[in-house]
Amino acid sequence: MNTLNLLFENKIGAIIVDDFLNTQQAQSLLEDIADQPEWCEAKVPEIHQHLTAKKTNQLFSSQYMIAADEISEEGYLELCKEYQSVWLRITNHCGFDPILLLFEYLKNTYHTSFEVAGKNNLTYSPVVARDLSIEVLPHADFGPFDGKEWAIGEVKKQLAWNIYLTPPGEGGETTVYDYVWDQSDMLDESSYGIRNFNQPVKTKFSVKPGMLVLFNSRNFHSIQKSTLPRIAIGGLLGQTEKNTFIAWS
Ligand SMILES: O=C(O)CCC(=O)C(=O)O
Repeated sequence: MNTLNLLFENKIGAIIVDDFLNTQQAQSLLEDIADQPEWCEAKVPEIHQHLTAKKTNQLFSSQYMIAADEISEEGYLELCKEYQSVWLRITNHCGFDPILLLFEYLKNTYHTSFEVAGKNNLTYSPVVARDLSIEVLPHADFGPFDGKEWAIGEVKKQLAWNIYLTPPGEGGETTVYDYVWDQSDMLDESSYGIRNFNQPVKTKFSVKPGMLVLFNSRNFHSIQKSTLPRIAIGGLLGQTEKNTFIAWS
């Protein structure tokens, strides 16, 4: 079983590639993202608002934010057309597409081909860019929970990936707990993250520019507040009931 399979099976903590992007690639991607008018204060749905002492920037809304705002999958797919044209503007300007690099890396290293999730010939956005310098409380990301009737509802195993673009200063460590979200788990319906979460730690990592990290996002995970912007691009990867591999964010 290769390392990616082990991560999907939740048998290891994380896959870390230190210099997935070189310094120049990370810097030009960061500049191009920050140049977009769409890189703006995140529209945080009400149930996530307690997470943020201050508002931070985000490019594109995540699927779970859209679903929390009670926008349909069809509505989200329409929004994704705009997201895709912004992403094309960015990648044309910086001269490479980190999503294609990621897919190539996963294919070459783990012989696993990912396709962007979609419906009716329209596709989700495989990526968001975020500044997560705020404290992010323990939460799990799992398609059947975030989008039960959506294309991602058929996922059975799930990973998160992030490529970090800035040094976050003090703090900014990610903790992945040895505790998976389960259908039978009681979650606080009025809140996305959980305070006073007391579970064993599976792995912890600090982040730096150019670094790619994948972890099993069905495990609860949290981020410590940082003193500097902690900007990353990221998304989710799922293995479906039909044994296909899909990407979304
Ligand atoms: O930025 C990180 O290290 C993790 C972000 C996160 O919570 C996620 O990818 O679900």
